[in-house]
Amino acid sequence: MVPAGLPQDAQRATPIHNTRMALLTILEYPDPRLRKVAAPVPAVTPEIRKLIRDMAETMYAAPGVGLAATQVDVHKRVIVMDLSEARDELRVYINPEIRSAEGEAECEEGCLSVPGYYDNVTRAARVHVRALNERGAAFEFDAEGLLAVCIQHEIDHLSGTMFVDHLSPLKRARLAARARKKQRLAG
Ligand code: K1U
Ligand code: ZN
Repeated sequence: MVPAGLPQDAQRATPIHNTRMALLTILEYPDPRLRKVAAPVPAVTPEIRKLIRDMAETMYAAPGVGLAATQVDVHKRVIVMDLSEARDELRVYINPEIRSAEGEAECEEGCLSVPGYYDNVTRAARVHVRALNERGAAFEFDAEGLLAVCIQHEIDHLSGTMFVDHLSPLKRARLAARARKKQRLAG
């Protein structure tokens, strides 16, 4: 609430393009906050658009090809991705839903929340996805290849699932031991 008596300009909400972007902290496995289930976004507000900008800046800086809000400890169903070589094709998915999936494909995956670890994961080869864009408009698309892998990986994050959950119990045990050692060394 802006106090009465201020000039007209001071009472106007700050437009999103005038706000500074911020680098957000990416949570690391096995942080329990990565296991929270994200809530649907009821409306694309200026606060959500600011989150999208901050998530995009964080993803580009990491660098990564995708980022789910869960990874920056915001438990709302928002994903950003950029699979382009030039890093100039930002994709935004709000409330994404996989409507259908078919086939199986194995692909090597990484995760900004599990730095330095890559492994093969088997997922659906093709998915049909529905989502809202940053203006709140619904759109649908078919995905295969890296787009299909990445959107499934990011939607998993919104449900509290990580790519390591798709690995064998032995690999997960080794990874958990590695994470505990890293935590001990960090103090
Ligand atoms: O969700 C995340 O943690 C981001 C993750 C997305 C992803 C990559 C590969 C397969 C499935 C999902 C990453 O971006 S890991 C980093 C990465 O793949 C990369 C980094 C720099 C340039 C190119 C790729
Ligand atoms: Zn990830």
